[in-house]
Amino acid sequence: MKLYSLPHSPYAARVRIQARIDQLPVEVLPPPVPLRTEMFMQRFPLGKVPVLELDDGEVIAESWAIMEYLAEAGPASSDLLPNTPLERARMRVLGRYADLHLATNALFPLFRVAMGAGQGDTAAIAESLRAELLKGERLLADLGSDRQLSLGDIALAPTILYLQELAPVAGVKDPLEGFPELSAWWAWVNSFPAVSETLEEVRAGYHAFVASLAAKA
Ligand SMILES: N[C@@H](CCC(=O)N[C@@H](CS)C(=O)NCC(=O)O)C(=O)O
Repeated sequence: MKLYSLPHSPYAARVRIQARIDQLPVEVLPPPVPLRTEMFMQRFPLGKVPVLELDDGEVIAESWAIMEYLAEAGPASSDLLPNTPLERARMRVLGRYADLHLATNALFPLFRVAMGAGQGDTAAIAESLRAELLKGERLLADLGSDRQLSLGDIALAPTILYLQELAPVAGVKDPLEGFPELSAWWAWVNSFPAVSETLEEVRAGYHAFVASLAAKA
């Protein structure tokens, strides 16, 4: 299988973490045709990475769909996919929290400021960041610490890394400060080498991406 990925993509990073943990036969490659071109759109209708291309040429887009596919279709059933319906629901809630709350209401506004797409109201963005992190703090407290790493944790981790990179543009030096549950969870997920190593790739990829934009400007 081929995973079309970019080093700085937090969405592709989820799948790369999973592939490392479950030792999946996934070759990580850059997109085979340039992003934002008609050729890319024709081959990959949603126009984004990650995309998983199966050995028979079938393609799957969207990180969450790819992760569930790999966990369900992998050679051995994955520990990243919990066994009970309740645990699976909780796993999905973490993923939805990352995408629909934290990214939508905090990460994307920070990213727009960082990319110079308008100054934005940084005080309001910092407030929104705090409110979204408080949701995560309470969510993790409810989940407790006696559980296995799941796809939900893997989905959330790259989002938190990006918040650490971007929150300073809104005057927040350490976004996890004052959130003990999130801080303990962050230390826990980073204790898995597959997670910490992949996150370091994302951090380096993001810095290279920013440097390439600065060089073009
Ligand atoms: N919901 C998608 C989001 C994927 C996404 O936004 N990917 C970005 C890279 S991080 C992308 O491919 N952007 C293409 C572009 O900006 O043209 C997922 O979970 O896979």
